[in-house]
Formats: sequence, C-alpha cells, structure tokens
Amino acid sequence: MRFTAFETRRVVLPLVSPFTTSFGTQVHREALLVRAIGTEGEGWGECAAIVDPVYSSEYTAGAQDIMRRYLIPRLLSAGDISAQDVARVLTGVVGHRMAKSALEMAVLDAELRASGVSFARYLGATAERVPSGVSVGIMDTLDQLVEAVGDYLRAGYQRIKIKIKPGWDVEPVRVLRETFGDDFGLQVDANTAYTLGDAPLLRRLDPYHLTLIEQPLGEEDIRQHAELAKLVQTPICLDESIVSAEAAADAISLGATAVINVKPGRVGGYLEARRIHDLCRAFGVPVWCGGMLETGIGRAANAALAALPGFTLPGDISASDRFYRTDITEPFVLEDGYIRVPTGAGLGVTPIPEVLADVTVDTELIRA
Ligand code: SMG
Ligand code: MG
Repeated sequence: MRFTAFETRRVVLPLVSPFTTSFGTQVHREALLVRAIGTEGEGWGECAAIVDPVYSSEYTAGAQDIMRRYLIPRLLSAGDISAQDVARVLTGVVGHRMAKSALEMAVLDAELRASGVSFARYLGATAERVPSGVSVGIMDTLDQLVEAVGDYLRAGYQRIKIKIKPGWDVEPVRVLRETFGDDFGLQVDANTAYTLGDAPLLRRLDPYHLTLIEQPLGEEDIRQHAELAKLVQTPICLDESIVSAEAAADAISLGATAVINVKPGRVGGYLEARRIHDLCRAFGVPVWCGGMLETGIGRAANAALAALPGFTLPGDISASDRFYRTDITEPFVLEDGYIRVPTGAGLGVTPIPEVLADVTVDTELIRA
C-alpha cells in the first residue's frame, strides 16, 4: 500500500523497579512508537533504542531525528510498498537499524492488519506459546538478588538471566546455584563489560553449568570472542555484535558464538531477524529472542518471532508486569511459564487510547 503519513510518539513508562546493567541504571523506559498511516489502514511499530547511546550507538531522540529527516520522507515518496521493500527503500541511509526496524514493523503491521494475517503466521511461527525467561538486573546486595530470583522462579519463569559486570559475576552465580540448585536454566549477560584478559576470571563460571555467557567482550570484538570461546567452557552467545545476518554468519564461522540472541531492532527488523533464524537453523546454532524492555507493541512482535522453530531457548520475553505496572496494550501474562503468541491480525494488540495518552510526552505527524 501507499503510506501518506507517519506519526512518531515518545512515551515514558515508569519501571516497577530500577534495572541495572553493566552500563547503567534505568528507572523508566522512554520508548519511541511509530504509527504508519496508509491507504489501506494503519500499523504500529516500536523502536528498540533506549534513551541514551549506552547499549548501542542509537538513542531515542536520535532515532526520532533520523526518522523525521531521512527515513520517513523516503518511505512517503516510495509509492506502493510492502514491508519487504522497506529495507531497500532505506538502504541509502547507513546504519540506524533500530529506527529502520521500527518503521518496517509499522509498515508490516499495517499490511498484515489489512490482509487479516497475524505476525506469527506471516513469520512462519510453529508454536502457540513461547517459554518465558526473565532478565534480572545487578542489585546492591546478594540478598536482594536471591529474593528477586526466588520471586521469579516461584512465578514460573523458565530461566533466569542475570546481568554481570566486573565485581558482580562469579559470586552472584555461586550464590544462586547454592540457593536454588542446578535444576533451573541460568545464564549471564555482561553487555561488553570484559576484555579477553579476563578469560581466567570468566573461566571461574565454568563449574556452574550456565546455559551461556552473553556478550562478554566488545561489540566489534568478534575475533576475540572466538579466542575466548577456546578458553572457557560456558557457551558464548553474542548480542551486541550481531547486527545483521552477515555478522551472524561471520561470528558462527569464526567460532565466536555458539548461540545467538536475536533482537529484531538491533538487526534492522523482523525480516532480517527471520533471516538470522533461518541461517542459524541451517548451521544448527540455537537462537533465542532478546528484549529491550518493550511495551506490549514490541512484546507482541517478539512473541511471534520467538514462536519460530529455531528459537529453542527461552527468550527475554517476560510478562508485561516484569517491567510495567500498566502496559500500553492489554498486558502479556505468564501462564505456566509461557507467554501466549497473539493470533489477531498484524500484531494482534493495539495501544489502549487512554493509557497511551497518559504516557505520551510528544507526538509528531510527518506527511507526504
Ligand atoms: O526486555 O526483558 C527485557 C530486557 C532484556 O536484559 C535485557 N536486555 O543486553 O540483552 C540485553 C539487555 C539490554 C537492555 S538495555 C536497556
Ligand atoms: Mg544482552
């Protein structure tokens, strides 16, 4: 269809508790939503960028700016397009994958709503529900960590991921295994906080049979991750480094990653995410769906993606109440440790107008 306008909308949602990673603490989620307005209907997208450029180079205000100046004008003048054309239309703009992903998602949602097809069916999902994991931030004390993890395990989460950084790594893992035993999936995420010289330290995680260690080294250190993989037994899983299917293929063939965290925003969209899934499946590399503290909009799309057959590990797709007291869509809830994949047309969820209005800090309509 032809798109006549795009609305960008900045929303701010308070988190139920602070979320600390090796790069800082977040107390609310400032998210950028996109509404694509086309000749046959509308669709929603959500940008994975966070407020500051500390997870990746993208950040909310920057994403809004690149959309306004460069990306949306290209889509508005592209004529009749489908989601499969978006990457090509935007290809002249280098980088900015999270911004591009949000726009492609909104176009895809509009298209699928118009044709009555769900994201899950379009992407090739084979599951009706996906196993739910939870990402647990760095805490002030080990007691706080044990309490939080105990609550999540009792709620039914199927695996725990804890954030680590130098000074908060081996000891929290040891305490969690000692307290809760070996019978639950446990993995760690360093968000690039270590160097190859830390290999002896990271090797001390080996006795705790973690499912994986996520992105221990820098985003560009694919070769060094391959070296690290020879020095530690815990499987390495790349997140930040995997920005495309090409990067995924390189990392796999170099031996830098045994598992991949697929985040659609980080790779430029759900279509590229599906390509990475297909590639990993062909290589026999397990994948799981990462999270960027999505609202119900992004969570719906992630649940659909995670229902593809190669997503064999629980993802960071937790219930809405893991982060938000009030989600902007109907909330995703944990049912026996699973999140149900929406079946309605497009995303299958829509923002609730009053809630959306409450959390919106600005909107901008960009017309042809
Ligand atoms: O959405 O459940 C979620 C968060 C999962 O830990 C999570 N994401 O590196 O994987 C990651 C982090 C990035 C969060 S940046 C705010
Ligand atoms: Mg990560």
